[in-house]
Amino acid sequence: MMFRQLLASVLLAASVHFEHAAGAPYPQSDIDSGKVLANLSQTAYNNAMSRLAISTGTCTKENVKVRKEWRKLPAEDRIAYRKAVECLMQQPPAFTNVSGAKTAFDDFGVLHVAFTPYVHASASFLTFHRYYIHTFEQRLRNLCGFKGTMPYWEWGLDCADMDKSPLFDGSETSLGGNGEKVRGGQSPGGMFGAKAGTGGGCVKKGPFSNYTVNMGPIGARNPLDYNPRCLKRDLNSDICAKWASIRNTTQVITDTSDIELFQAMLQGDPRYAKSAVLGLAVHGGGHFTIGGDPGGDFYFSPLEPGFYLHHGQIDRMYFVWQNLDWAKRQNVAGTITMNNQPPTRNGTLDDTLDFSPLNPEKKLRELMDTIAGPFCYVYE
Ligand SMILES: *[C@@H]1O[C@H](CO)[C@@H](O)[C@H](O)[C@H]1NC(C)=O
Ligand SMILES: *[C@@H]1O[C@H](CO)[C@@H](O)[C@H](O)[C@H]1NC(C)=O
Ligand SMILES: *[C@@H]1O[C@H](CO)[C@@H](O)[C@H](O)[C@H]1NC(C)=O
Ligand SMILES: *[C@@H]1O[C@H](CO)[C@@H](O)[C@H](O)[C@H]1NC(C)=O
Ligand SMILES: *[C@@H]1O[C@H](CO)[C@@H](O)[C@H](O)[C@H]1NC(C)=O
Ligand SMILES: [Cu+2]
Repeated sequence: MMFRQLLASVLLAASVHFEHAAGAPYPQSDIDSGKVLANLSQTAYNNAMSRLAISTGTCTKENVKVRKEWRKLPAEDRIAYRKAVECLMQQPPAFTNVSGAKTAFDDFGVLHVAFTPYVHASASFLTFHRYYIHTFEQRLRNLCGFKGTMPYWEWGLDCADMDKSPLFDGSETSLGGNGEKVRGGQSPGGMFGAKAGTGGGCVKKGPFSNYTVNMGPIGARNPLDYNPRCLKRDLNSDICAKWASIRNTTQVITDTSDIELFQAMLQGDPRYAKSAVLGLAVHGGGHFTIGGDPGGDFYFSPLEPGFYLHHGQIDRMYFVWQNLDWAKRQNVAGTITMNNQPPTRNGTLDDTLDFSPLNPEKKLRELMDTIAGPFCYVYE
């Protein structure tokens, strides 16, 4: 099922539940300029570093990795990251039983497809994607000698002109350009009243223009079969501006005090009054700002190299939100199926995510803190 069909069915299935959260007393201009987000981000960083200073674990102030926004990295670090991803696309897969998985990069498509119905709009959305991005970074290190730190992409900085985004401007320090312009691209903008994207065709400029997408789409008869094709993108500034702006991002963090509403607002969950009005919300907004194939495919989107920086930003929002009130923000909410379809029990911190053969099984409890358990990083 394509993401747009999924969203449509999810929107129809809405049963509304009211929730109150205190609005934050910040001037609108400080929110829109990014001043508030920068302040919250700095506060969360400081709080995490203070916790680290008194922690007795193996993650310390000396060895903690600092994840940075893409454009804050020196050019050579951006190129090193991109080359490590290209290298992963040359390594053999760990899933040797999946005919379409030809590379260690494709493994991430297989893993995501298997987990999709249980780790979106469910109790493990944030922990799954946290462990998943970490696993990706680990594979870059272990298989490709990557020495840097996983970057993230703050969408809101690029909403004014996505074609100029340092992530997608087609330069050597980007992850390649937009797709070639075709009529009627693949973004679902129209469905939510956004303009069409500016690409839609194959990426012909810059890094990853020679990358072959090996599996999918999810609508194929056997989606995990080998189906080589070009990478398509359909950059969409309007989707970014309407759903993934700095204001949209800040609002999710300032307007939510419990995990249930925080994750609902991130995903535009139709089951809550406060999140149902957010449409695509930042999660869908970031995905469809890239769009295309496989970027716009809910199941196979990790085969788009930009996926990991998009979800890096989601994880960064989770990090900021958690560290603004750490004592109260180490729990989960929601059930173990997407939008509780079919209906299932509530998830718990003792539920597990089995990433074999890529990484060991972990309890959600072990994935709560970015400076403990398998992790040792903070966001700047
Ligand atoms: C964030 O803003 C508040 C209120 O203006 C201020 O007291 C605090 O020092 C700021 N924190 C940082 C880390 O800049
Ligand atoms: C491939 O093997 C994994 C175990 O490593 C298993 O969970 C999965 O179901 C298998 N996939 C297919 C398509 O056979
Ligand atoms: C893509 O492949 C062609 C043919 O092998 C080569 O000339 C070109 O430089 C490659 N482009 C990139 C961005 O790697
Ligand atoms: C997102 O923020 C923009 C301003 O940056 C605003 O116009 C838009 O209504 C917001 N979207 C949602 C869904 O709140
Ligand atoms: C599941 O959690 C919700 C709150 O998030 C609660 O209202 C509900 O009673 C719980 N269900 C069960 C079966 O414990
Ligand atoms: Cu996902």
